[in-house]
Amino acid sequence: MAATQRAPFIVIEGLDRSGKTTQTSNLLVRLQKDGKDVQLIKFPDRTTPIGQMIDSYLRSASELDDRAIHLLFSANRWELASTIEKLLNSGTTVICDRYAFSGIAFSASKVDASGHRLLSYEWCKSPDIGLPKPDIVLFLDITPEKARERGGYGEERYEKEEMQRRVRTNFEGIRKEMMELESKSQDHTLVWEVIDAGRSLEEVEQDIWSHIEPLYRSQCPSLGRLWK
Ligand code: 2DT
Repeated sequence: MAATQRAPFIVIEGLDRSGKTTQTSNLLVRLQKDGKDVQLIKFPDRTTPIGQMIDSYLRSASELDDRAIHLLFSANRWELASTIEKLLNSGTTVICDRYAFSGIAFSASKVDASGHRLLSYEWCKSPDIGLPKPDIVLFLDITPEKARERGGYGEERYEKEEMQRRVRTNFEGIRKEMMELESKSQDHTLVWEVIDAGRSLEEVEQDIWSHIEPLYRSQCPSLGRLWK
């Protein structure tokens, strides 16, 4: 009997108002229609005890030290890391709606009253070192102007224009660093695509599909570890 092939690990990251939730569920349906075994995992996973603490913090129902909440977001990923690995190795595609990159981009966007960064990039990255490494990151990008056109931001803690601007800049920094690391490593295993999410739903969906479909044409390498 042929060994089960490792399935692709897809991460979708995006800014508020980028249509991330809709695009993620449309991708899930499309892959299912295509006959793929696929599971969607959303981070933060607000259903676990750690996730409930995160949820309460995001809704401003509780206060937490900036470092403590950052570590909870990371712990929330680690509590699902072995599940992700098992699913992938048993041939089930995993789509993560947000992952470690959101962890860095948001926490490193926090500033004090004089605009100084509260947590360094390196500090934010360190608890996620060693997590399962995705094959592809699709970053759904939208300008603050376009987000405003779409009705502005929501009610949760990070949904403010200044914060979203810094988050966008941080995502670009993370992309650059990831691409530098990939070009230095022997195995170029991570692809990072910036998707212009300011277009119509159909155009964005088609663009996403054009990057996902090719993942199934070749064999996935054995699962890597983030920043290792
Ligand atoms: P949603 O709006 O997608 O539910 O995200 N966040 C997320 C972090 O600050 N750190 C993380 O590690 C993750 C995964 C982004 C809820 C908010 O939580 C932020 C927006």
